[in-house]
Amino acid sequence: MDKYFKNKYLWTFLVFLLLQSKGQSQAQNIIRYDLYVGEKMVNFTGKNVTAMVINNQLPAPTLTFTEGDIAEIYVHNTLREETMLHWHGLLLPNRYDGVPYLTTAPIQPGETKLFTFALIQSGTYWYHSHTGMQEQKGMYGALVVHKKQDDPTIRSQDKLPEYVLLLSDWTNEDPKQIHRSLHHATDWYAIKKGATQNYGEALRKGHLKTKLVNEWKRMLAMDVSDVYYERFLANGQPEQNVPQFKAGDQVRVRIINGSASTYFWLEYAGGKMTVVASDGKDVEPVGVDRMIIAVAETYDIVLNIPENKRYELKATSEDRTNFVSLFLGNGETIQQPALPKLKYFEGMKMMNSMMRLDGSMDDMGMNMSLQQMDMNTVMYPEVSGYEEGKQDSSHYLIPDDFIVLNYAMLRSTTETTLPAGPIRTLRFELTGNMNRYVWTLNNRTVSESDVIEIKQGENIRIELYNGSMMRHPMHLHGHFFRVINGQKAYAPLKNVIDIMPMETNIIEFAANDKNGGDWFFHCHILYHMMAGMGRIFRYENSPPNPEAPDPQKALRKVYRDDRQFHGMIHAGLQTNGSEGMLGLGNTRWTFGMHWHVGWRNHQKVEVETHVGRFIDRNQFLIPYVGIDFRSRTHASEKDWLGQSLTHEKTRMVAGFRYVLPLFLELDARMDHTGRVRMKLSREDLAFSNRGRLGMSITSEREYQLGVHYILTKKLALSASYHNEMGWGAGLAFTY
Ligand SMILES: [Cu+2]
Repeated sequence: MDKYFKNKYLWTFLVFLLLQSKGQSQAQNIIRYDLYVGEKMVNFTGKNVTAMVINNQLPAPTLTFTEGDIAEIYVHNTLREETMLHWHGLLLPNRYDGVPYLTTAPIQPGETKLFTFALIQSGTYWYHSHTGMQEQKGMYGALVVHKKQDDPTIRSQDKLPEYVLLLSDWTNEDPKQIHRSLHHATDWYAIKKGATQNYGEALRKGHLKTKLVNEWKRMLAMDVSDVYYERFLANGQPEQNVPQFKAGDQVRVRIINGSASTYFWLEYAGGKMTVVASDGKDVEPVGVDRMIIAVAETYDIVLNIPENKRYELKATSEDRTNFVSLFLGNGETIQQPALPKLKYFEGMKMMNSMMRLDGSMDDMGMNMSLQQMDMNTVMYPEVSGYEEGKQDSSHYLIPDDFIVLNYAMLRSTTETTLPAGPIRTLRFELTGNMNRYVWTLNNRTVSESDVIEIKQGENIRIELYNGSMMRHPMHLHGHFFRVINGQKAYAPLKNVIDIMPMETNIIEFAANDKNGGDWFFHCHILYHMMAGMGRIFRYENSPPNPEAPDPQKALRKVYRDDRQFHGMIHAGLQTNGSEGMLGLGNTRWTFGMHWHVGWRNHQKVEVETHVGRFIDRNQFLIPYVGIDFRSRTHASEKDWLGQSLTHEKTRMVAGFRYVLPLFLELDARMDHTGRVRMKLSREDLAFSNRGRLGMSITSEREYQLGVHYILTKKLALSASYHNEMGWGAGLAFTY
């Protein structure tokens, strides 16, 4: 008996060993992850807010693989809404790419979906929700694929100790509300940042002319980012500490910018940062003093620990409102000086010189590209000098031999020349307008344009010109593109390219995905993507995608995002009357109901309901039709155009509104009896950070002058004088 058991044990053990060694001799290991998408209460600012998290973590857990592994990722949706994860930068079958509806059926509440694919690459990547605004609520995590030990491309930098640093932006506000507010040109975020660039400030700083020229050219205040964030996060915290490093150590930091809309400047207190990879792909090491990481980019950098001290790697948001830090080493803290506040009026002056009156920009023959010329340096005090009496306590000024990374400096470690094939060239202008928050390619949103059919074996070259006033990080799914940057056969491979205003960049990629399918190409600023800034590349004759059985229906679902209407309410209640409007708008259309009721000195009821469509690319001109109701006792018989003032109360009208220089709005309409009414107005003239002036005058002998003081995003104090209704004061509510 004893012997039998012993033998049985022995045999089991031998079989076990055999199986084990069989498992090891197989080239591919199956790596399983279970990701539970859910909600969690977080508190970054003293206020409890619900975040969207994975496995109860913000950021989501780091997924690590080795090239050649098979990923088996089970995504369990415990939310009450659908979700979808995109594996950013990974080359995988289209059905697992994770663009909801387009490539992958969304994961419904309570459902689990398996993503399984082979890792056929190495490098630093990430994953994030591609559903609605979920990414901004915390749904992002790092994904690292290590090289195999026998990989011939292994370098000394691959053997260093490493640290994964995921940067992100956090707001307590519901991102859907942020998106809606941006579409209604809120200036609340500029107020929070102290970046309204108002007339009072312009006067104080001797920039009144700059401000006037700026408004004459109908440009909104200078800004480098749209949203105000309460916090920036490094792996989910304002600060990270990695004390175990000693003098002489080197560490490879894999940096991922998982922000919804924030670029970060990186600087290191321990000397140069050596860039060794970008978007997962190796580049020849290049040492820099400063670098920007665009939304959705990844960079691998090597940092030295010169002494037994604690060195700061500082990531400052591009708008310089705040920063996060990674401290490496232990001992005396060596801080990286803070970046001083931007000189907005200097930026405004520069933009003034380049903006034409028609709203297009003139680069004055500079042929800008590849981040080599940062026009914004005029706003950086540490580069262009501090304003009088504004020198920061740190007196930080950059030295002469200071190196800032740009794309021309990235050189691939291997040849990247595309395989021979027919070349097709596409050109996209990055277009948009800040006032109505419309973001497009060639002035068309995703839903307003056709999918772009590409052929297997074709090489696609894309010329990108940024004609807008913001930078855009354009991301291509499922492919790496070469950035044509002067490095010829060694042009770097990337999947995100940041394009600064007025830059022209050329990228090219081989349409060689064997499974074909639909691949999204879009701006990775979440709010720009949701506004429609992208295109869909579709391989001709792709096999059917089981995740998207009805491609037409799938497209309609995708198009919903940028066809969405955004509502707003502005309601004022004063001692002399009430004025306000209800509005609903999308990319091109706007519906509005405006009321003005007076109850003192003079009876007046005015309700105008209009529907209009913006027709020019700057959206300065909007023809409209509608119904006006107007009841008023008149002091005079004729209006200023000589027309009788006594007429029908209800009238059909057709007219247009046009934004004139200095943001004066001309509103001209004719009613069904042929009477013409003109109105000239200027709203929201910022004279201080929170103070706004407004005025209007109509051909019907009415004029009004008002002032309001913004208390919160939703509430303002108001006071006004109307020539018939007299003085009044009260409150104004904005939603
Ligand atoms: Cu963008």
